[in-house]
Amino acid sequence: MKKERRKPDWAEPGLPGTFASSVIKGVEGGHDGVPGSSSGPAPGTPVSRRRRLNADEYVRGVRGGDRTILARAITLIESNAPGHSALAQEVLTELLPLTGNSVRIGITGVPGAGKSTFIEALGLHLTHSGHRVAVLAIDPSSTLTRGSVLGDKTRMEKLARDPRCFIRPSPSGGTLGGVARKTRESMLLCEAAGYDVVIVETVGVGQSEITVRSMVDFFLLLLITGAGDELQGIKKGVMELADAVIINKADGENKLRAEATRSEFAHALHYLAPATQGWTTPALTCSAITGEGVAQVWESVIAFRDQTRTSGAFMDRRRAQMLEWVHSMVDEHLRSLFYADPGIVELLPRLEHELTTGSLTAASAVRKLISTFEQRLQRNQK
Ligand SMILES: Nc1nc2c(ncn2[C@@H]2O[C@H](COP(=O)(O)OP(=O)(O)OP(=O)(O)O)[C@@H](O)[C@H]2O)c(=O)[nH]1
Ligand SMILES: [Mg+2]
Repeated sequence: MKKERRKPDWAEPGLPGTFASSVIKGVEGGHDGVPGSSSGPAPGTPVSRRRRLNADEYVRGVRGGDRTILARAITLIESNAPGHSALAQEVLTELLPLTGNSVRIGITGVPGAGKSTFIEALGLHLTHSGHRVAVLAIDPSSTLTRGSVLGDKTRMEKLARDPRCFIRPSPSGGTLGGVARKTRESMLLCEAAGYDVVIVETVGVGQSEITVRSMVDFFLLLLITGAGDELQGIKKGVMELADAVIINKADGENKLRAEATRSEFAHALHYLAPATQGWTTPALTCSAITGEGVAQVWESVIAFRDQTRTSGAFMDRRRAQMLEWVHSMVDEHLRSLFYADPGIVELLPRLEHELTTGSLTAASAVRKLISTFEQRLQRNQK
């Protein structure tokens, strides 16, 4: 390959071309460097990777289903750089009328349950029957585990090569709330780009299941058989969120045990309130490796969609999710304003000290903090 040397992006325009470092042209490939999939922009939209795009170029690229521009639009949404946020919102607003037309599926399960393998099997089943599938991940642990989602990309290798599929690893860093906002907005972009099934994967730890539940239509809990006592390891709360419980790895010697676990769960589900009004959460078995049972899981999703659309529960949930989202963004914004306020920054350690030494009650600490904040707001108004 001929090495093509270029000035780095950050170089001031007009400077002479002498640099200690230079940028070598990247490898041509599909999205996110996965080789073999669509490479480069769609015909008719000549876009250089180095040039900044304007809102109109993002909008046209995403609408045209250009995966490179979709990936760049998501990067824009994920960016915390000042100035990017306004552009990202402009792009999203333009694309909003094209969103909402997918089935949004959330998948959770303990590490090693086979989520990625299952998503690959389901994804390929869907792309073969003409669907376009986007896979997003919420992985709050990725900063600790150094990005298990990168591993996911290799585990979903076949799906990643499928031109009808788009896979995006979890946005890194930030709070779960911040990651969730980015994933939710990325989901909208994928819908505008024509993906009719969006799958959000999360590792079943902590709060992330609840976060994913709050942005999807159908929530799927993927389990495996253990050494008995299967039910004890599962938080009842998570089971109550599920629209389907899937016992994966129902193959080989494990098949009979998986069936036994399935009927245990079917029994347990009987006593729980349904996660979605009017829908009976089924317990199913499948093997992500052999593919057995994967089509039945999809049939369950379709039955759910048809039934809840007819009953109105589908749109009711989406409306409720949207309002909840707005409220949580307001909460987050206010909280960060509060804790970044110089008066609060100064006062808080002092109050914390007084609280721990027992010279102040919790209620009066709160009152002092709030009144400090309110005074500042009033001063700012003048
Ligand atoms: N026998 C069998 N093995 C499976 C099946 N599905 C997944 N596995 C294996 O289980 C292991 C874990 O699978 P992954 O798909 O990486 O699991 P995961 O839930 O995505 O794991 P994390 O991303 O680490 O949380 C891999 O070795 C898979 O090959 C299945 O249906 N049958
Ligand atoms: Mg995985």
